[in-house]
Amino acid sequence: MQLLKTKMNPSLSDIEEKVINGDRLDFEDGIRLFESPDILTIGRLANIVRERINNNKVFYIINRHINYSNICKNKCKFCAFRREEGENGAYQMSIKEIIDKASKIIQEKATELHIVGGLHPALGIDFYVDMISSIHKRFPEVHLQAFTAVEISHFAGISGMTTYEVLKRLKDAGLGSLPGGGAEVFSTAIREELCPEKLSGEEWLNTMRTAHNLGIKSNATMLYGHIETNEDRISHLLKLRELQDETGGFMSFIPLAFHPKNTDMENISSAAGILDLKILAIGRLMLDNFDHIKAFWIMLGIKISQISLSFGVDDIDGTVAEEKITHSAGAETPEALTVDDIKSLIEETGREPVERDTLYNHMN
Ligand code: V47
Repeated sequence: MQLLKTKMNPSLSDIEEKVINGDRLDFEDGIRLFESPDILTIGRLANIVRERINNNKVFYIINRHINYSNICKNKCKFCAFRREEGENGAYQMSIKEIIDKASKIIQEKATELHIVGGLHPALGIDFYVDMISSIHKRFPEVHLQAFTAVEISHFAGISGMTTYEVLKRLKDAGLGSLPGGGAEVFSTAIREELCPEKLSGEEWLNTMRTAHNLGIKSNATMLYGHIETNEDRISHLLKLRELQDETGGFMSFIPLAFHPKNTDMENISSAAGILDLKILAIGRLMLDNFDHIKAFWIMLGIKISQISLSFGVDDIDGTVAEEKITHSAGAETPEALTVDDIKSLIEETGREPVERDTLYNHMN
């Protein structure tokens, strides 16, 4: 049925009509977009939506990533970052080391710290609450975007608490928002193959629902370019869209391109540029209730990130500084960009750079 429809109407003109009218795209539309080789039409449609929501603006943030530990009890096949406790290269930063690292934000004029790490098999909630409250006390003006839904659910399990209780304690300690990591692809079959120990897609969504209901905003991601199908991708996007209809708590969608080096899936080639652009553009088209689509330049490279600004993207993340997860898996991008680099990469595309804070308030 689906194939028949694609063959009967390869032109995408009916989807174009829906986009122009602001009508919602359905599962079948999403599959047809993925199956279409017409990348320029897909990009043009995504650009219509992008400009409708964000005009000519491209958002960036001055931020710093802190990956506080690579010790993780899970063994996700796509991850090159994790280590066993005691293994060569394993590290766990103390709160003092985290504060020392964080203090670089003062001269950088950063407004956000993005803090994520592995699932430590022994540390309980008190360590993480102490981490957040210590950083918050020292840098009260800086937004702390910390802990993926995977970490939150792990803290709850190891501490015998509910995710609500964990999130409430972290919020009271100074947590500002949650990053979007750990969503991977929600399909149970894919998770069974890639990350069987990880929380389920439903649990990831429930953790985000709880956060949103507590007034904690978050981002959302999707890891692509491994063994997932187009159906898996569209189902994932529709689940995000459904939760966003309910809570309105997602700020941006960030597709994450799988980097195979040093992982258990090294046989898979890195995603092609065309796939990167399709995922971003189709993300923009399907997620009609998300304000922002972010190109994480660390994973995409600077050239694709620039082109993506005409394919639905309105946010280029930020200066980042010291990202370790993708670089462990072979990313060849720099570990940081300066503000001038970011502004000129945006201006070269004819767009207007706008510095934002985590919650998308304009800084200039
Ligand atoms: O949770 C792990 C993914 C995530 C690999 O919310 C990999 O603003 C590619 O979530 N190749 C961490 N991806 C990064 C992340 C993120 C990044 C930037 C901005 C935001 C945001 C969130 O990276 C992990 C996992 O899903 N990941 N290994 C890999 N080999």
